[in-house]
Amino acid sequence: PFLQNVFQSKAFLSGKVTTNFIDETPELFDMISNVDDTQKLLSYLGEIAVNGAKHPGAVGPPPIGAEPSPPKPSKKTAELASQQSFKKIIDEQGPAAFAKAVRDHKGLLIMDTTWRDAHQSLLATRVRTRDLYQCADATASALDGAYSLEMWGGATFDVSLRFLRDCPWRRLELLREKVPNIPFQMLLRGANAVGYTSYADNVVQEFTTEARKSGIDIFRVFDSLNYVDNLKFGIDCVRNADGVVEGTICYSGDVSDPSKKKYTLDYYVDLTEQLVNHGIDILAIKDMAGLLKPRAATMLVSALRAKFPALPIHVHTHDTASTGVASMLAAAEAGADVVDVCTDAMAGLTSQPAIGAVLNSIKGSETLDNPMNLKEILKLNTYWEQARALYSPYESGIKAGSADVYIHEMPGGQYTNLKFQAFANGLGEEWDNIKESYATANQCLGDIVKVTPSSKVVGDMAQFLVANKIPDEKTLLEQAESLSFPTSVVEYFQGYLGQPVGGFPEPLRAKVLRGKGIIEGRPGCTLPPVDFKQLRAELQEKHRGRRDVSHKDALSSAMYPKVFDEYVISRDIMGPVSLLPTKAFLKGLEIDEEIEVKARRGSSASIKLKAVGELLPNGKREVFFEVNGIPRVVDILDLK
Ligand code: 3PY
Ligand code: ZN
Repeated sequence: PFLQNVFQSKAFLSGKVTTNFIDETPELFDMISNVDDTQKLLSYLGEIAVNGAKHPGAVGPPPIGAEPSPPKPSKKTAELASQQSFKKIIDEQGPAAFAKAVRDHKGLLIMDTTWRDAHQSLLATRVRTRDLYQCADATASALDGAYSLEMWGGATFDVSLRFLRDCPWRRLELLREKVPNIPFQMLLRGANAVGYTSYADNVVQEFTTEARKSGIDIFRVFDSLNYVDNLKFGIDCVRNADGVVEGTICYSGDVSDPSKKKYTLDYYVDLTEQLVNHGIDILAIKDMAGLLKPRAATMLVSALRAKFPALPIHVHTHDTASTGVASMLAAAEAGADVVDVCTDAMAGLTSQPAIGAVLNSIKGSETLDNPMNLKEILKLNTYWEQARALYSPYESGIKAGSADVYIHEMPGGQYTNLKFQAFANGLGEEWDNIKESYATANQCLGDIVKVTPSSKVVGDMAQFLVANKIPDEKTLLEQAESLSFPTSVVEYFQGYLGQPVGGFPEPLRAKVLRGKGIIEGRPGCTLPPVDFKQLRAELQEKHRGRRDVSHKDALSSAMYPKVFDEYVISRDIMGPVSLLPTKAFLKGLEIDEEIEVKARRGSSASIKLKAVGELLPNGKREVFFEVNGIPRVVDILDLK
């Protein structure tokens, strides 16, 4: 099959095969290459049959339902590729022309977050490439006319490698082939790229360049402290990579509440001005926790629209308190050009507001109506209703929105995570404690912007306050010098994430640091560059026989060294698990259940579990399968 795939590849047939052929043709690895790979998949499924599945965080009910089937697209890829589109404008005329087209566009535009933030917020980012790929043709057709699809970045990079054993780069490339008409958007954590810490400047630059080459068009660049130097650096990286720059202000506080003095309208207008002066194509207002109430949305967008009439404004929110649709409509009425929504079945709660609710609400409006195909969008939603059932092990159990978010201000994904943990550990009392100490931790740290990675600092500090039975800031200050703070908190005070709005709170900073070194400016400036040639050679040496290490792999490793090594090793042991249907990947097979494991090109195999044998004297069990009707056996050590 490997050779078959080589002979069928476009690059090979065109005669343009270079030494980078393997690097640039990732679909070659998207197959069951040989008997060995099939054997590995049998061992993976046999292991689950004998010892049960081991997926961290999969504690909800087992997956339910059959394989979801995508609706038939009304337009085919070739037709979508040839028509006029925002994607074409970016490709042919560049970011500035795209920004102008967005601002000149009549009617409200939408970004769909189903492929990134929606499942990051509701399902712990666990949606696999296979389920995205299956609905990619249908999505390209149903969401034709959208401003963008958010489909990469944030936590998707880490989680695909760490838990799904899906290569994130391959996800991007595979989906890109299927969606020629809608720009792809990613969430870039500025100087933190797609990680949780600051990286050397050349890591962020190389990463951005490679992401752009692999198919990302629009980069939403934010900084977790709204630290302007970090923001400017991320913006420069995207500009150098020729991507569309969505410069981002993260929303905290409440501009509609005059008693809140730190994050005011003036603060946001001033921050935007700094970004505009530096050079951005689009402005994103990133309401990562869902704090932007409808009246606040009107006030904020109106103020920005008045000051920056030509600037396209794109608004993001979470529906945590159930105000999402109302806030997005208010933002649109006040002059926003684009708002974030997602498919109805993945909307609401800590996720984005529903596309159906927003598009139907503006129907008939002279200024906002959007002509997207509502019927086809509903059909795509049926796919997601089914697909979501496969991920029931990752459901958080949250059933309703809650206005408690206005008190603790946790971002969507973190809220789901912490609430889930609290309920797993006991009852609501624990959740009340966490919420309260999260709010206290935030005040102690200086009432900071809370979003990855600064939200992790606040979360760690909150758990630390609970563990040490510290009820308030006063007690913390009294005891601080004798306490051993979490690493993330110490590093925050050292300046590893950058500088928070209004500076670090004293005397707590001095009491935590006790003379430890501090970084004054942008942390990336002080970090030595990574030698990618050398890193790639080292990785190749380490993983010889397991994987041909590419430049993209070196980038994955530069951000997630341990996770990348584990990914390569487990991929080598488990085989191409990314090809398994999701239910089989998560829970294995029932006796006599048969699955079709299909590669995109070349080969395919049907696998049926027949029986699990008696415990043998050597502690193993034989697991019996049929592969394409032919009996096969694997021996699995019984660990129970
Ligand atoms: C992320 O950084 O992953 C976020 O979604 C921030 O909101
Ligand atoms: Zn978000």
